Amino acid sequence: MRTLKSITSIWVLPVVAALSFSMVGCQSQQQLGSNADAASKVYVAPGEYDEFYGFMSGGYSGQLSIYGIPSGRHIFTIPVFSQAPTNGYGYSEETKAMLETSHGFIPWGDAHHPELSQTDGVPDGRYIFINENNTPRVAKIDLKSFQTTEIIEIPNSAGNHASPFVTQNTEYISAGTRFSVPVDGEGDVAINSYAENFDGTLSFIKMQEDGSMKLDFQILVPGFDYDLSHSGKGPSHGWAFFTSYNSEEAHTLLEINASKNDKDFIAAVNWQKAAEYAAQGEGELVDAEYYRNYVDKNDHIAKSERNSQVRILNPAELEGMIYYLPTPKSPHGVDVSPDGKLIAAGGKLSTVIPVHSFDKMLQAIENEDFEGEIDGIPVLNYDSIIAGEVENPGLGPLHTEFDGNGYAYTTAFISSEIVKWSLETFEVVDRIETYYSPGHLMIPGGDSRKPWGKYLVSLNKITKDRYLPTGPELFHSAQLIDISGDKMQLLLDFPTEGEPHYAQAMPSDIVMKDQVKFYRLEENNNPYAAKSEKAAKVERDGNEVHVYMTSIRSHFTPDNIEGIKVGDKVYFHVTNLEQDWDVPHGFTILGGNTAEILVMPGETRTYVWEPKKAGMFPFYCTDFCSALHQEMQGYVRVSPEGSDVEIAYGTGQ
Ligand code: K7E
Ligand code: CUA
Repeated sequence: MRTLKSITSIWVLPVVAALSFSMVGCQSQQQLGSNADAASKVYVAPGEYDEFYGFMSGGYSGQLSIYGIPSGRHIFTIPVFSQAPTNGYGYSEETKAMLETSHGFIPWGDAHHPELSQTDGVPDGRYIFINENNTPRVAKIDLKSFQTTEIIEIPNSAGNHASPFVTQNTEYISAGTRFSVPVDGEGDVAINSYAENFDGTLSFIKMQEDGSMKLDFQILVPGFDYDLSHSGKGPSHGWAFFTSYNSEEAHTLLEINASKNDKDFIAAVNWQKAAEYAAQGEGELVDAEYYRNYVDKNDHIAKSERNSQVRILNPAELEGMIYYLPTPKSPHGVDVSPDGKLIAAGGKLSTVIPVHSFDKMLQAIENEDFEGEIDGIPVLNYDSIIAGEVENPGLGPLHTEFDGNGYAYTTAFISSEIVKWSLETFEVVDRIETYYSPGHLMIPGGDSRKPWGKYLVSLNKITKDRYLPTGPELFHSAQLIDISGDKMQLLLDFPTEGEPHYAQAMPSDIVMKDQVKFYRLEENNNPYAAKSEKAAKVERDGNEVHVYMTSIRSHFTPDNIEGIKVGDKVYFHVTNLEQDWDVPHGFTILGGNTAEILVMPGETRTYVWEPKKAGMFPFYCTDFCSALHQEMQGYVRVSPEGSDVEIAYGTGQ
């Protein structure tokens, strides 16, 4: 086995991806030999915790899933951009506002990139951000409660894809538009007026001192498609890098028309300079409608704030803010090495991985070593800024992460593999097959200054034969790879929800120490809270009926209600009186058109119900909370419109 392995690796190194398929046989045999070893590496004994929290995007589910690493166990799902049947997020009156936008209420989004907040370039466990691609938004999730607490919309953008990557101390969060669009007013123009009327924007959201997000400024850029970004760190702190494709500025049949130029660009943005310009009132305030939704800390009720203006900075008028780095060819990912000195691009159609040098970039800027200018943006000379090109990186390189030990790992979508290469020599030193077609990959801390390394998770696009067949739809698949040795070793496959475009991970102890276990009842400032059973009541106000209800193991107060009529709008404000960890109560009623709300201990959540016919309507707790959970039930009597049955209610009479 040993000899076979070393012979194989000698061969694998220089062999092009197409040939490596014939190696599968050998590789599987090697894997068989190390199965027991692999199993012990991912085994987390019952009752024990995983070493890392993994946060995976749900893609078109609009949510964010938590996985244990190395076990691959799915631990939790946080609803972000989509209504959640699991806990009523986006259904309850207290959370609906989170999904408001300038396009109205959007109950389902497309999430791509989770990104942990950082302090000094290291994930700090305070927040995780995630972008919505379709209706451009950025969300902030509080990692004390694992709840989405703020969502800000991005105007003058469509396809918020280059987002939400944070700067070294989470000063700013990036948001670059994938689609260029008519900016500043009229969208009602001919599509073939693209060249005159369409522009891109690179947006910077500022984290304010109170932890809230503010859209500070947008930089106006040529009508390319902006794809991904990452911020500088260490020596390159103060800069952010955005890939672009479609420098051809095509507006139709992009697969051909946007694949003509040999090089597109990475936009290097000096955001500190731009922030200074913005603070000095430079640029222009333009009309733009966008929402910011946030959970009010006082009453835990989501509120929407409508904004009407945004500051736009134009590089043609403001110098030194942005430069273009020519980059082959239709680059997708852009990733900055832990020491902040190298900028690697994943050129989808490129035969090499181009790696730019930050130092050389600064030098070229100083020397005005430009090969041209586009709309006021200097284009640097490729040969002057390139640090190296990684040869034979596999076909279709997309994304890169780092292990903190001098190596980078890049996914190759077409040849279905991950290649490991040296940040010193730019030579490929190892490669491993993935099953199949990886998009992003993730190493704990792998886009930060101090990667924890150890594991790599490949986020694969195609699952095919990896699990039991489930009809035409298959969940996506992740693969856990051990990167602690010289050779990568495949440890585990696990299915993922939705499409996990990107992921982040950090050691569990950073997140665990600060967890909210329940909300204090005395701090519940919901105006409809009933903080004791004595305070429970039912009040009619015209056609509206407000039920101030409490829940505690194992009854509701009130649990018998009469006097409701067809045509009423009934608000069940359910306060969970429990003051203990892990005791939510649920609520639902026959014919209610949302399945339920789930109410955390100490919180109040509101369920709206409009009975359509007279009759008897049982309600119950939907979360198995105690031995007498099945007894946790009640009745609402509904009378016809105009009936003179009076409101009456109680428990235990
Ligand atoms: Cu490559 Cu949206 Cu980051 Cu998917 S994206 S892979
Ligand atoms: Cu409360 Cu079941």
